[in-house]
Amino acid sequence: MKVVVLTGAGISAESGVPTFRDADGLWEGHRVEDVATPEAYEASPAAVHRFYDARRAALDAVAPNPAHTALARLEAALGDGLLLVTQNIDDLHERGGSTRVHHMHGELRSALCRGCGGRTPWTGDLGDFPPCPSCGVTELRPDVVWFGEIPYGMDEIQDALAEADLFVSVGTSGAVYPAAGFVQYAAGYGARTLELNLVPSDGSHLFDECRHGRAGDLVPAWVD
Ligand code: BJW
Repeated sequence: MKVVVLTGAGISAESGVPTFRDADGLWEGHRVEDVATPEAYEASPAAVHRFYDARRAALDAVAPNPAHTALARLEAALGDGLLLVTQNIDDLHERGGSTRVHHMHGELRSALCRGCGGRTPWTGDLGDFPPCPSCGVTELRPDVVWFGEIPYGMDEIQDALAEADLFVSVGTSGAVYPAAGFVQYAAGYGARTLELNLVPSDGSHLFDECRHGRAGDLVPAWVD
């Protein structure tokens, strides 16, 4: 059995991490579409660093919830048969016990060198613009995928979607591509498709089956 699970902000909501497009989704009055862009960073790097520094610091105050730990049990059961792809840049899947997590939109606890492209684990603030540990001279930026940038590992994801027997989408609004297109891609190669989300997503009509409710209830019920 080959399974691809895609997670979004909704899986971390019950841990206390805000989602992007629900009522609490604005940051200092900005939509994420206005902040998470290379243009926003060029215009105001300090403000964008502040956004990510705050979210990085907030990780210490949150913990994985039953949805994260259920997906770790699924990994233990399926081994290489599972590809867990997350759009989230938090580390709650890892802290919930998953060992192989594909962060397609990057990671809060990683920095990206704008010069050499090196990726470095990072836990402090990026706001003070430290030099790159690899090339030593350039500016580090948050290691996250902004609008207009190409998500990480698309080849591996597409290969897994093409081979999947089952594609499951958890806690994502289906508003952002390419992740929003995974359901059609997987279905086109013959996978069954299941949505687990609080409310119908933008793409819920594309799934074979939809279950609506809290991820902390739905994911363990599905896994176990
Ligand atoms: C719960 C719950 C609970 C709550 N239980 N559920 C026009 C058409 C099509 C595409 C485009 C277009 N114009 C531009 C594009 C492309 C663009 C795009 O999609 N734009 C849209 C706005 C239309 N995409 C890109 O630019 C991407 N790159 C790209 O396309 O490159 C080209 C390429 C791709 C592939 C191959 C070759 C070339 C890059 C997108 C980068 C997105 N980056 C962000 C920021 C990352 C860093 C950060 O976190 O700050 O990623 S934006 C933000 O949205 C973040 C998220 O990962 C992403 C998705 O959000 P998510 O996770 O779905 O959260 P929400 O809040 O939207 O939804 C939460 C859901 O949970 C809701 O439904 C709730 O109901 C639910 N929920 N509580 C269960 N307890």
